[in-house]
Parts: sequence; structure tokens; C-alpha cells
Amino acid sequence: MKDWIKFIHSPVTCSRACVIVACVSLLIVTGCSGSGDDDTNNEDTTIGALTSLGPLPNPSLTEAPSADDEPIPEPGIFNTASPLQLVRNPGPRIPQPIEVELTDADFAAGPLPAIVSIPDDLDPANNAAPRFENLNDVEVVAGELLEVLYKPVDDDGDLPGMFPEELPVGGSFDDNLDGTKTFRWQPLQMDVGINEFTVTALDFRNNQYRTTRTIRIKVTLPEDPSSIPNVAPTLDPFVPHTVRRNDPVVLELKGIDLNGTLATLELLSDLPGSSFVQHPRFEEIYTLQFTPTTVGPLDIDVLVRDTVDTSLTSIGTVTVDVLAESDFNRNGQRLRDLAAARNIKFGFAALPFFYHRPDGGIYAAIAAEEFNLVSPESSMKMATVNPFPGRYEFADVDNLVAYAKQNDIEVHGHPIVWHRQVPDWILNAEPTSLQGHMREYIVRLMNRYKDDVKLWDVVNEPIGDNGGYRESVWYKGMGERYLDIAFQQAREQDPEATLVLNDFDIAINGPKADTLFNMIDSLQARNIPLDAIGFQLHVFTSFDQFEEVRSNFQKVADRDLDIYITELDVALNGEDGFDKQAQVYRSIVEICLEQPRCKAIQTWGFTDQYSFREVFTPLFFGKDYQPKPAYTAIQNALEN
Ligand code: 9MR
Repeated sequence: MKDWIKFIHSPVTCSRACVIVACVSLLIVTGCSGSGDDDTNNEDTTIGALTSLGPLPNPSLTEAPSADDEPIPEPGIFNTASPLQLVRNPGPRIPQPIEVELTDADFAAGPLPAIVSIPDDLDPANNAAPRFENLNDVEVVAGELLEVLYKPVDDDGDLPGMFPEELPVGGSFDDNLDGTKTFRWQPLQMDVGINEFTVTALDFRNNQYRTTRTIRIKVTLPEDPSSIPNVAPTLDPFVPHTVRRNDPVVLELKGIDLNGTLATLELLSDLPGSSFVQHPRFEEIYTLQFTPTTVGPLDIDVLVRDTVDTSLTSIGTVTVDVLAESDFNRNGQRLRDLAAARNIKFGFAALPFFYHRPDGGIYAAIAAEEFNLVSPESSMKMATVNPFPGRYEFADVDNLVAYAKQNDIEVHGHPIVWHRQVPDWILNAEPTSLQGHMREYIVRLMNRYKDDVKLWDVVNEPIGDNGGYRESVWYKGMGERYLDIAFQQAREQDPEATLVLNDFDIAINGPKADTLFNMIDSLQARNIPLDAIGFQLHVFTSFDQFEEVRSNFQKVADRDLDIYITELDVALNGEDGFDKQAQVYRSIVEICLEQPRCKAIQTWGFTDQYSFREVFTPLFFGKDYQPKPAYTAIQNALEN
């Protein structure tokens, strides 16, 4: 049998007659030539589930994972989540990414133009843009104090507001209480070169009408570098954490010396049974390990010492709040059990390296109790897994899979093909090679986890923000057929796996949902294997389009596909509180339960301590790992 007529798994069964008819129509378009051994770049455009994609590029475009990539055991001393045998990536083998630094030529090119953002509903003829008066690039010698006055003006006579983007370390942006602000900064050795500082002015009447200016600051070394003042190093700020009594705690602490030298750290507080050592692999990091046995807030003082002038020191304090084991008891039944009784899964997205976080013990314990499905929040993104051609970093996913197995949690692979977190080598690849790279990556990733991952977000976010195909690197390389190829390759790789297309803003009506249904229809008409749609649902407490969610779920069900709520979180809007948040969670859980094709609900994290929308406290456990009203609301919804 020729390659092109090989039957591969498809959700639609097809008789032999149908294979022949399909081939006849393929013949008309392509001569039904399919893929020969030399057809490694797969220029075929007609792909349906009736033909195999053919062999992968031969020789392969990049090296497959090899023994050199295999993670190696990590000593348990770094582990906060017991019992878990950790691995880490072998290293250092990976070339460091080359940082593109600004050069003198960039500085000489002159000031950057202002960027004016005009909201859609604003008529610039009636409202002038705010702007900055007398703002220029500046030069300063390291060790000297730089002062730049920011005076935003508006020709309408209003007084604009303003805010800076990231301040350089040691810099300040001080309010002069007369409508102006002064940027003050004493650059030191670390800052020599071209630096940028950005401030945005806001229109008084419409704060979405903005003007952003970036100035460049050229910092040079003085003739006598020893004239630069040596400042005391400080402790890198440490976010407070809640931990559980008797869990191992590992804190990684670091000093920052603006003069660019290494700082040494000494533990001042008395912590019985603790160890405080320089990290064996990263000399700037000190590792403090201890197991708290008493309850209450614990302030740990650390002395940071300059290595050039050892009399220069500062003291930094890190705080952990130790709660008793019983403080984490929760009423009612666990979500995974309640969900199982309703024949669905309840899952979450796991933070990368959660087992190395100070609160990894309680994080891992709660996650194991509450969830039976997990996605890696970021560890499986291509830029992480395959950062350079032929190099693979699997350790964090391996650890997550081991943890999941130990706790009877299913793993949801996320994502395989996405437009973000794509490594630079792919972004810079020849467009004609992208198909081969994508196929190789799908096969290698799915193959590694073939025994443990049976649910995959094969393509993530293929729909553009205003509908239509998103112009991702993959789309630019292959056009619309990248979806066909990705799903088909995934099916060939694991005929038993559930293949998901995952996206946001598709549960509500609009151009994205319209595109989704056209996309599904077109994929299905061509027998492209697709099993489920993933609805992300990163919403706000103001969300009320529940009927649209219901009806869009039904439209997916009508197309014989399963539904996964993949990335649920509910950010607080304005004055809304946790009760409003609870109602939104509850309504969404109820919609899933009403819909027989809805197979799982996954929240994007579970504690506000770790959320990509942290400022909006969108999850259902607080930073202190205490359940919020949304937790009880989810329990109630699952129970009733
Ligand atoms: O939550 C993730 C965040 O921590 C990462 O920085 C970001 C980029 O990798 O991805 C976030 O997760 C995204 C998910 O993978 C796909 N849907 C949107 C999520 C939020 O941006």
C-alpha cells in the first residue's frame, strides 16, 4: 500500500470506498502523490485524515532528544514538597541567549519619537494629546547624580497625570507637587552603557489618551573608576510566604551590589536545625533550609556584606508566616471527589518549579487533595522545552508528571503549538522549514510523555483577536494548513490521545466564536482529527454572558466534540468582592455540569500567591492558602 492511502485514526470512520473517492479528488488537485521518502518538506496542501503526513524530515532538521538532555537527580535538600524525588536539567550546556544591548550608535541616532495612544472613541480634533516639555536624552558619569525634570503639558490647559515604567535600581521618581516630577538616579558601575527610561503622560479627561516618551541615558565610566562611591549591597526583596509547620522550607536568597561585585550573605537569626550555604551551582545565591516547628510569623534577618569593602553591610529581613497543620483543614469534600461523583475532572495549572518554592510543601499538599487533572502552566512551552535546536529541558515537566502519578492526577499537556513562548531559533527559521520543525517537535514532545499524557492542547490560540486566523509564526510558515498538519501529526503520534484546540474569548459571541465554528466545520469536513475544544475563561467578576457560554458549549457539543474549561480564573473588577467572584465561579461550574460533553474544569492556578493576574486576586485560595468564598461556591455547585 502506498503511503498516501494509509488509513490513520480519525474521529470519522471511513469505508474503503470513501478512501478511494477521496483519492480520486486528491488526484485531481495534487495527483494524489502524497509523500515520498524525499518529500521531507511536505509541500502538500491537501491534507485529510485519509492520507498520512508521510515520513518526518530525513535527515532530521534538528537533533532529537538524546542522553545529553536527560535530567539528572537533584539532591533532596532543595525540595520543599516531599515525598518527591526531583530531577534537574543537566547543565550548564545551553549557550546563554545573547542580550541585545543598546550601543553608542543607538544613542547617537537621537531621541526616540513619542508614542501617542488614541482611544477609538476620542476625536483628537477636540482634545489635544498630552506631551512632555523639554525632554531629551542625557549623558551622565557613573557615580554622579542625574536629575531629569518631567513636565507634562496639555494644550487644552488641563494638567496631565504621569507614571513611569520600571525604575532603574536605586532610582526614584519624585513628585514636586506642582504638576512636575523629577527622575533622580545615581548610576553605578553596573549601569555603564546605554539605558532607557520610559514615562507615560495621561490626558486629564480621558486617561486612555496617552503619550509615552522613552529617553536614553548614556552612562560612562569616570577617568578614575575608584572615584565611584561604593554602596552597601542589599538583599534582593523577598515576597512573604505562608508555610505549614513541619514542612521543609527552602529559601533562595541573593544580595544585590550596584557596584557589580558579588555580595556575601550571613544568617543573623537563630534558626535551630537550619543550614545556610552558598548554592552549589549559583554563587550569587544562598540557600537557607529549615523546618519550622512553631507557629507564627517568622522574621529572618540576613546580613549582606560587600566583598570589596567588607565593612559595608546592610541587613535584610525575610518573612514567612508559619501556620499549624490544622489551619489548612477545609470543610466539606475535596473538589476532585465531588467532581468525580459528577463524572468530570477538576484540575489546575501547576506553577513551574512549585517544589522549589518556600511554600512548596503546602502547595503540593493542597493540589494533591483537591485536583485530579493538571496542566503545566509554563514548563511545557516550546521556548522552555526546546530553547535551542537539538537541546531539550524536560526536568520540570518530568517532575510534574512524577508528582501527578504519585497523587493519581492526570496530566493535560499544554501547549504544543502556540504563537507565544516560541524559541528565537524558530522565529528566525526559514519559513519553508517550519512545517518540518513543527512536526519534529510534536513527535518528540508527545513521544516523551506518551505513557503519561493522554490529553493535549495541540494548537493553542489559533484565532486572531478580531477573528480569522492568528498570524502566528506557524501560520506565516504554512498558512491555514498548519492546523491540519499539527492535529494530524498528533493523531499519528498517539491515536488514543484526546486532541484539543484551546483558545480564549470563544465562549462569548463575537468574531472569535464565529471563527471557531467555521474552523471546526472546515477541519471536520476534511476529517482532520480534533476531539475537543478548550475554553480558557480568564474572566472578570463583571462577567455575565453565561447564556452565550451555554449556547457556545452546545454548538461545540452539536459538532460531536468534547468541552474542556481549561484556564478558568475570575479577576476582581472595581469594587467587587469575593462573594461576587464566588457567584461567577459557581455559574461557570454549573454550566459545565449541565452540559454532558463538558469533561473537565481547570482553574489557572489555585492560590492568589501565584497567578499571572495576581493583582486581581482571581483564584479561589488566598495567598495564605485559605479557601475563599469561591471555594465553597464551587463545592456547592458540584454537590447540587
Ligand atoms: O500563566 C502563564 C504565565 O505565567 C506565562 O508568563 C505566560 C507566557 O508563557 O503564559 C501564561 O499562561 C497562558 C497560557 O499558557 C495560554 N493561555 C493564556 C495564559 C495566560 O496568558
